[in-house]
Amino acid sequence: MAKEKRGIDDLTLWDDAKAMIRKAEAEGIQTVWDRLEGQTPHCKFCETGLTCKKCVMGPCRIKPDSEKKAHGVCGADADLTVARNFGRFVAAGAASHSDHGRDLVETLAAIGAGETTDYVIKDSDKLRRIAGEVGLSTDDKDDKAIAAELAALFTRDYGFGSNKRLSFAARVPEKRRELWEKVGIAPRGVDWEVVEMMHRTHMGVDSDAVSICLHAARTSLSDGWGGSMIATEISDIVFGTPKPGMTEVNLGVLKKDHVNILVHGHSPIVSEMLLASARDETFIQAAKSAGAAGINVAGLCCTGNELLMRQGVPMAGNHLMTELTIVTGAVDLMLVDYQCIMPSLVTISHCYHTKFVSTSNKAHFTGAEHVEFNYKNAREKADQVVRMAIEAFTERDQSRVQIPQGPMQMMTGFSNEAILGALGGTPDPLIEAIKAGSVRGAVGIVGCNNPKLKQDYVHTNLAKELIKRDILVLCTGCATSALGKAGLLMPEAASQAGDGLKAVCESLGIPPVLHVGSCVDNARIIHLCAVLANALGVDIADLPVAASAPEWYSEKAAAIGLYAVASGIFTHLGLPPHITGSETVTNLALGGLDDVVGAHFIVEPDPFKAAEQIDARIQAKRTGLGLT
Ligand code: XCC
Ligand code: SF4
Repeated sequence: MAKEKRGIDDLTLWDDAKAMIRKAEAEGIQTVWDRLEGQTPHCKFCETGLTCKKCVMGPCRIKPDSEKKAHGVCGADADLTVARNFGRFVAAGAASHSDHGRDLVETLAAIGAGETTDYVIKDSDKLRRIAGEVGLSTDDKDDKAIAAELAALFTRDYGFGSNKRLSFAARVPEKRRELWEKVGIAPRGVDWEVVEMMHRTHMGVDSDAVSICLHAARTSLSDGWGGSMIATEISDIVFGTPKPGMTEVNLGVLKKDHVNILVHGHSPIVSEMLLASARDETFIQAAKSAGAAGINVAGLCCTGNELLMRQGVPMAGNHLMTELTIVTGAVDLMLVDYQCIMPSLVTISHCYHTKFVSTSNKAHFTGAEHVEFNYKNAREKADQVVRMAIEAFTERDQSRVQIPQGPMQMMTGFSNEAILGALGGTPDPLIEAIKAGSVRGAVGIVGCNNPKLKQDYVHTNLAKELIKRDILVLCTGCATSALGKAGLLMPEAASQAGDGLKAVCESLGIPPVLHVGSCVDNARIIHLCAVLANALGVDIADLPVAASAPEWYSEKAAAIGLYAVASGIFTHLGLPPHITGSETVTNLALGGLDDVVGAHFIVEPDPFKAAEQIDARIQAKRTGLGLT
């Protein structure tokens, strides 16, 4: 962290962000960067993971090099303290994705039981395909009956009702499953693993740093191949499997003459219903009567990604843009569910006419209006919210509105079904391209923004460096806005790729960076890796692939990174988690895990250096497969 005040050019890559940071400053509005400055320098004990407040004999601050303070009151040393903290950190991330997934299981069950008419099965083919895949018979059954059975099976997958492995573990190459069994990290239900992590990290339970780290890996796997994967697959079944299409990104997607509604958070359950209401002719007419030209819905963060993938709804921005959207003065209503919603958004919305509406029983925000959505009332509540937005529009002060430059175009919608579809239904053309070296490998660039890093600088430069080297990039989450704003999600960006990748993209008419969804949709990436590995008869760890969370901030991102590594995927992080106070845990993360699960983390804030290291790893994997 720079100690001196950072200039605006150190905060973000983008003109739309800079314009709004300046406006915020002029209007006396505090943003995430101001608050980061207030919190800097951070507490060194916390930053390195050496604070423990897990019991009331403490709190303890561990000083490894001090005779008197090297241990907490209970005797825990630096390694154990870091591991216990990290274990809980990962468990919280896994819990978040998976509790979101639980809402989808509930919705699917409600469809099956005939308890909702607001939600329906949009992709009946996928429902039947997934049901068949997990061993349910679909003969002579209607969609509702299959939905009910599938929801019941996924409910068991969450818990400890059956001691068997997760349904989707069957997707994992056999070698990998055997490795997980051998190491003791074969994932069980995510509810089980998360609760067990809380138990293990209570004072006086698991007191070995390595053992806790392995359980962290197991917990993350129960998210990746369990909760998150279930969330993705049910979202496709209920809202449709994404297909390629065009849309737009940046603050320019807001429209001065429209009612602007932003959806923020993660679950498509709320945002899809809002969109349906906003597209209803009755409300469009009501908006016109109120003096607007229409109703404009745009997304933020992951629920934005969900709508982007399936509905082509434009994206206003990623994590660090969320506050700045309101500063435009053009947002009439922000509708949120859960995760990554900075509480400051309520405060900032109160500086404008913006209505801030929470929807989830799990996520109340002091100062917000709460309109609770469930599967029985969702459409009615969405209608209510759209009416609130239209009313708010009439209170907008147009003299305070400033909307930066016009939006960038981008292509989205690359579900695995769409990717394989583009390849003619099998992974073979991709495998052939990898063998020939026209596509040397693939990297998932995922995750958040972090105000400690210049916004989107690491994302965009890393992606550009990789495609230059004929490495295909897949993106999800907040990386999407970054790469979209940089123009990399357009087929024309193929011209920035190496000759091999360029030719492949041009022949298929696709961009060199494919948008595959929200953060739970990282499950699509590990699934695709499994499909490739199975087709080649190798383990995931043998593939020339890698993952990167260049600007991550959240517990969820830690869970994703860890399930990627535990699945055998080499993973780059732009900054480290709070583990550097333990040599044992740090060494395990940065290398030791290679001997255990065949992959490890690297930490590198410089995108150019990170690209070198990722490239070297991909080349080593190519060599291992006998490729040049
Ligand atoms: Fe949140 Fe998912 Fe991170 Fe963006 S990328 S800041 S977790 S919204 Ni998931
Ligand atoms: Fe201190 Fe141990 Fe209690 Fe943690 S668990 S607060 S290290 S006494």
